[in-house]
Amino acid sequence: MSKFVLKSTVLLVAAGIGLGASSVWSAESLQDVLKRRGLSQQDVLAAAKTYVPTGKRDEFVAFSSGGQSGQVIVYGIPSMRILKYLAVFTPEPWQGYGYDESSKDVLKQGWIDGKEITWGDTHHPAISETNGQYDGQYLFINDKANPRLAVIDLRDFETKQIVVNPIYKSEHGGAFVTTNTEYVFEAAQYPAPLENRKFFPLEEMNEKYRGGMTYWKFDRKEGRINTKESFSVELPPYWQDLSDAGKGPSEGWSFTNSFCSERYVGGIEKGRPPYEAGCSAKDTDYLHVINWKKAAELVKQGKAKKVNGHDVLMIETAVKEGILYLIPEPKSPHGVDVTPDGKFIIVSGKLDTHTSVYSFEKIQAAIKAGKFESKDPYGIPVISLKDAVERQVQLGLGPLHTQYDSKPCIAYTSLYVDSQVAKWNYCEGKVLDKLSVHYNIGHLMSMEGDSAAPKGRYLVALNKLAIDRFVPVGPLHPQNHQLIDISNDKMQLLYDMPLPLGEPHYAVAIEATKLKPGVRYKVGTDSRTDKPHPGAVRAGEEVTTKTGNKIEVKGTLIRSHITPETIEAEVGDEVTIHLTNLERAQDETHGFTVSTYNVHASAEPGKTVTVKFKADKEGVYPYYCTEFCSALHLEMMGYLLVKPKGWKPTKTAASAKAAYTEDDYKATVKKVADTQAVIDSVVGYITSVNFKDFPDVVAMVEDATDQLGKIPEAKKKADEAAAKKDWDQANLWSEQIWQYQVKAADLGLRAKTYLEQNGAKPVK
Ligand code: CUK
Ligand code: CUA
Repeated sequence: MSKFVLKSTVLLVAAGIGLGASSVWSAESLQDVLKRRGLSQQDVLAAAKTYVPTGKRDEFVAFSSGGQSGQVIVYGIPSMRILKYLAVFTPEPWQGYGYDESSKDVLKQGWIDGKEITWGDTHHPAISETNGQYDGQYLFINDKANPRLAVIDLRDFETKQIVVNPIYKSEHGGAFVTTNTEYVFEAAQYPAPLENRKFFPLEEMNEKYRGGMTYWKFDRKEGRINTKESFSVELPPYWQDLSDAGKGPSEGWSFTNSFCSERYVGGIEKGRPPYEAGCSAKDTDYLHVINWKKAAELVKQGKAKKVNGHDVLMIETAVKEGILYLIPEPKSPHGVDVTPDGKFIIVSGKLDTHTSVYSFEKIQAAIKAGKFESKDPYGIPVISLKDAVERQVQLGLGPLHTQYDSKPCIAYTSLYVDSQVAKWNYCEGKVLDKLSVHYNIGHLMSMEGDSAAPKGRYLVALNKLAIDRFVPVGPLHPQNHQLIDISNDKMQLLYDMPLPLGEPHYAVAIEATKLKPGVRYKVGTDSRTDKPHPGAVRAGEEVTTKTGNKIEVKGTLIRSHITPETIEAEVGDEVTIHLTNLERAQDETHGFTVSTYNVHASAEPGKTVTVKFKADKEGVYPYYCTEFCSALHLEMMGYLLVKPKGWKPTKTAASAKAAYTEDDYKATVKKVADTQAVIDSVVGYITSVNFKDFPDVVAMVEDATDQLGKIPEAKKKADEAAAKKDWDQANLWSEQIWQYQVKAADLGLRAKTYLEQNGAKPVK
């Protein structure tokens, strides 16, 4: 006995120690954690500045170029959590982009000369502006490799349009928008003959090769670019680069730099010095200053020439009408960034340690006075650097791009060679602070930092190299976006974010509250056209038709079934399946695929999608929902039956042996009754509060009512079967009643949670 007591005591003590130890762990202090993880006070301060607690949201949303992925990366600031990849120039399976019919149509707009192009080299995203401030409605991004531009609607974060530049063979200085997004513009990069499919030898570079500036007219009401009202200004083959739009006093003008005004023709294999030497021989290149407002009027007056069916204002006309000027800029310039007040244009030369601040007022004075230092070989008046520049400031090696702070006169410029960010005052020409980044920074981004009203707070360094910053993952390293706190005098590096997608060039960040995307579509919407989808049907209207060898299915998706559940075809039939997601509950997306036919669609609540394929192989192909949408998601499936031509059934389907008993049926009936009690209590709560004041809840209640509305029909079938003692049918129809209940209960519970969290008040 005593032995037994002793043993128990030992066990208890041991358990006590165990408990004690674990309670020490759970009460680990901040100091303990610092010590255990080897963190400094500075690290913890940085962590506190970036950490967004679970359930809380970021202050800013960044849209980063996805580089060679042809996509856009969306992430939150300051948490640096990636929120989404937007499918733009490249097929993206999750979103069905390039795997359903309407998104294929969008990608097809980007085909060039009938050739399918499935990637893009995205560089510069731009958010639409109203009065020079980000309005959060649209996003634009360019493709440098295949000169194209895309329009993304920020109501649903989907790509709606791709336009192909009609005259360039490559482009770079886009996308940039005018103050009220009248135009989205892009400059050429590598010169080429403007006329399509025309060859001229490189020796004719000066005469036959051209650059240019394209102004795409944006129709805000339609949310699309109007290609007919778009135009370009022909420019010399100076290798145009980045651009920016004027604002405030410089509104109506645009600025574009260039980096090979030598018009050098390389050919190292022919014994000529390479491009890199020839294109940086001169000390200066040219900043192009264009009056786009007047250019647009000239085009309206018919002063443009049609090139490849597109309006182009030729250099001669532009010079004659006084809308095009050049100013020297040192040396191998890259970034050009208009200050928030629109008074200055800041240009950095990759091979110059200075950054030049041009004065718009001085430029205008020179133009008015007709004071030019020369004309370039194409007759374009050249304003002298001295007459246009306000000041030049020595910032460091390899200055590239500039962004602005909410504080007046404060700018941040990336120093590529130095791997640093320089904070400086462009009104006083003083360097204020420098911060090392890792490594070789390209662009940088402050919050709304290229708009008329920058928000300050944070800066992101978009570094070209990561080298040793992350756990190695092979020779191809992740990109490194570094978050920097700029709210104090000294910049503080807060966080390294590895970006595992493409080489992003530029990014823009907007206040999160300015974005107001929807959570559902109006039922039956084609999201790529924003119009009612012709293949949409409502519940109960599902239909399959066959005309000749064409099968068209108009079906629906709702937890947890696809209607129809069988599609029958003959080998060689063309099958078109339209599916409408009838859900209105937030985040209840269904996906759809058919085994081996390489189709996939993502149907968010309300959306109608279409997949199309030729049923060219005899066989049995399951189709199913690809999003885990409910407890019975796996059962959300059906069969595509592709029969050989002329196939006839040889025997009627054998009815399965009875699988259920009367007891099974009774158990199901009881389960249904119990579930009804749960539903009644939820309904009791919802109707006891002012749920009608919450549109989201009203939609959920309607959807739940829809589900419950299907019960009488199923009940009738169950009762009829039970009367005939057909326990199989009776039980299965009762199970179906339970399915309707489960869905209604799920919606009801979500509605209840929503009401509780959003301060619903009791009604009398
Ligand atoms: S570019 Cu890449 S670092 Cu295309 Cu704006 Cu300067
Ligand atoms: Cu719908 Cu899974």
